[in-house]
Amino acid sequence: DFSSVESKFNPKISVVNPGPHLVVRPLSLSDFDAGYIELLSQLTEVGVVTQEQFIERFNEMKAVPKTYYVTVIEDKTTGEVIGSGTLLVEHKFIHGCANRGRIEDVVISDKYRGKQLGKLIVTTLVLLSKEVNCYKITLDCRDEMRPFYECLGFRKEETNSNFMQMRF
Ligand code: 16G
Repeated sequence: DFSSVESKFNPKISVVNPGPHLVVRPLSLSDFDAGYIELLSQLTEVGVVTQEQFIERFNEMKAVPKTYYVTVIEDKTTGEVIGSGTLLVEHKFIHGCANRGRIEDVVISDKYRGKQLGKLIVTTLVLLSKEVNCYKITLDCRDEMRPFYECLGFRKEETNSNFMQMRF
């Protein structure tokens, strides 16, 4: 229920009313032609992704129920995908078979920044994570994005937690 967080937006926008000509919806197969991959390249290295690869990965995600919630914002005037973020739900045994949410690949097209759309995507994914029984939600981000996520209620865990990785 988005109404509980609507007051955090000024001017007022919401998931059903994200702004003029904009719509928030799940990723669809046709978004390959709507610039989804180009959008992701504003976040990080994307490499070459063919339409065939996109379709295969999309179908793989769809085949795992209640796990990948890839959310996009489309500009209806151009048909382009101009923002996106993913909620990935990890199904656990701990905490009474609860789930853990991860927010991934949040990106708003540079031309659409300053319209609270990143905040809208992340807030929507946080609400969704509660809906789907996540006991916590985590993300990792670059230093310069910390204030943004802190404003939305995320806290860096200072004790007994180290984000570790191995890159290939
Ligand atoms: C950021 C993203 C992460 C993405 C990574 C890509 C958020 C909250 N975090 O950390 O999801 O996968 O960038 O960077 O959107 P990389 O190519 O260096 O792994």
